[in-house]
Amino acid sequence: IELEGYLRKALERDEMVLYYQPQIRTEDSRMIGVEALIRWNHPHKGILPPNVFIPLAEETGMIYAIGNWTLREACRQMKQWHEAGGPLIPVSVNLSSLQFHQANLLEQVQHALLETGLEAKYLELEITESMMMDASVSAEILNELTSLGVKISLDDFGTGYSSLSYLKHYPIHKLKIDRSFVTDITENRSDQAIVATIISMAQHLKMEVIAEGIETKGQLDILMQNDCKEIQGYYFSRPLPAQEVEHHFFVPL
Ligand code: G
Ligand code: G
Ligand code: MN
Ligand code: NA
Repeated sequence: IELEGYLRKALERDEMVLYYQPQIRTEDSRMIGVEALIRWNHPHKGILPPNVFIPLAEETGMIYAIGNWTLREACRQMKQWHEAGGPLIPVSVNLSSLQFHQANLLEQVQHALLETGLEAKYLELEITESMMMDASVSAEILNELTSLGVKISLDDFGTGYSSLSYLKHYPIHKLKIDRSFVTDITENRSDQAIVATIISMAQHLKMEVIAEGIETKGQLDILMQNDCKEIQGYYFSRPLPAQEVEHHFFVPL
């Protein structure tokens, strides 16, 4: 209850922050994108991770305001980086299933892009497999978002109700291999087989693929042997405040 009261005030008090986790091209270790990950800078408890407050935000409907703020803030930050001579890379934003099914999602995305001046091709939206289950809603909204020029990534790929048929029918640009397949990949043959197969399938479907949760050189080596071209994980970087991304990942002019 207490948390809820504070959460209601969090946006107006400007307590939400986005951290950004670099996405890295294995070939040359360059940053080729960032994922925006929300944090709440709670007045007494300090920085709280999303699993502490996103479920509450969903139960109370606050997720709509928070999600809309996140979209706009991620676009604003990326546009500012572009204008400041930072790398011309996209930002990806996680959508809650409630947001994905809200009637005005398209308008909110359009508005965030217009308001910030970010080109649509620099915005990626992450949805999970389970969000696609409501087929009637999904196909239409995904097509509309894609016609704006926004890209769609399937987050946590391989852990949901994977119905491979929707990869054929829906405009999906990128698969994000869930980190549960990466954690034990150096010793687990099944994980190796699953990851190799997802990468190969993505290539055949002309989709991009990124592996998540890489923490060690050993994991990276196996992924590279399997022709994985993009990775995200603590091995390269944890999610960082915007200033630290600039500090560690922007090439000096
Ligand atoms: O940042 P962290 O690794 O703690 O994220 C934990 C979970 O919270 C992840 O599943 C991530 O997708 C989710 N998450 C992070 N930021 C956002 C956000 O802005 N909106 C929503 N809906 N989920 C988020
Ligand atoms: O569900 P989603 O993929 O959006 O969640 C991203 C989450 O994964 C964030 O909470 C982020 O902090 C976490 N994460 C990113 N890289 C790693 C990693 O290498 N190891 C672990 N354990 N978590 C990671
Ligand atoms: Mn994600
Ligand atoms: Na994920």
